[in-house]
Amino acid sequence: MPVQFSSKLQSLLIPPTRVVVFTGAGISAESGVPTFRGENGLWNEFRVEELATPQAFAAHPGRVWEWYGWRRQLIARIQPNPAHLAVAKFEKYFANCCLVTQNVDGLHSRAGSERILRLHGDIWEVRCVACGLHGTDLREVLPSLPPCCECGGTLRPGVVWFGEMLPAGVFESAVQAVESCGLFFSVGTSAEVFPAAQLPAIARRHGAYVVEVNIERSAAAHEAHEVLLGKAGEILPELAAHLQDTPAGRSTPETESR
Ligand code: BJW
Ligand code: ZN
Repeated sequence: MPVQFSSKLQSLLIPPTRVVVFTGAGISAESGVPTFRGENGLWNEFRVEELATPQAFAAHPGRVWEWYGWRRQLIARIQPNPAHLAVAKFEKYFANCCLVTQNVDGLHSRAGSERILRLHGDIWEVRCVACGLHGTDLREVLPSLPPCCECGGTLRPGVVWFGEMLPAGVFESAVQAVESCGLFFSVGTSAEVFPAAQLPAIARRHGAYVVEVNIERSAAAHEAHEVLLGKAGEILPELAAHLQDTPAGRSTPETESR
């Protein structure tokens, strides 16, 4: 059955609306990437404190690398889904559109999105714990990792673990985009992890129309003006199809507005 969008939402789906799309693991679920929480979530099967904290890596780097290697292998085999493609289409359509993702899987890039703020890093990157050197390591299997080529330090996955700061400036850039947008989508996130989970509230407080897309109401659903219950891979393509029918086309920088 087609999803019903409010007339308010339809009226905003036209440039020069400034749009922020905020995504979580649920947008990749239909591609086959496991979410973290909920039924079949990673944290049901694995203990977060043994795998996704700096303390876990310090104590058992091999175990942590093995787990990330397993996840990389899984992600390498799967494809972006219609929800990722719809988000990429938003970026092409709205001159002012910012994608803020908590996901580390790289599927948004593979779907064609270019302006991406990655709050929790990238599973395809490595970082030196000693000197901070960043590198992209596209190998799927990492049986043993060489030491950092700059300083000989230990390399770690380029993701953000619990208790760690988000990459410098990235959350601040996200907040800036959110504070000035007119339409904010929160897609496939439980909104349980901070500071990312604050974004829907920030959007609402600054006057954006907030739309949640999720198979169930998230912890931030009360911040949404509209909750579209259903799969991101079904709802977002319907929204994107609506863009095609809209005659206004892209905005020019001069006509940009909130
Ligand atoms: C679908 C669908 C479909 C399914 N269609 N929908 C304030 C209060 C309390 C605690 C804190 C606080 N501030 C900070 C904290 C501590 C902590 C935190 O938030 N803890 C909470 C658990 C309470 N935060 C941090 O530590 C953060 N750092 C920080 O705050 O730095 C400052 C600081 C430093 C030192 C001390 C204190 C503060 C860092 C957080 C890093 C999170 N890292 C992870 C792992 C990344 C690497 C990896 O992938 O291995 O990020 S955890 C995991 O959760 C991952 C995700 O990005 C993140 C969010 O999960 P997400 O995306 O929402 O997924 P799920 O699974 O939760 O939800 C999926 C959703 O999809 C569900 O709603 C489904 O219904 C839906 N869905 N299928 C649409 N087809
Ligand atoms: Zn180094």
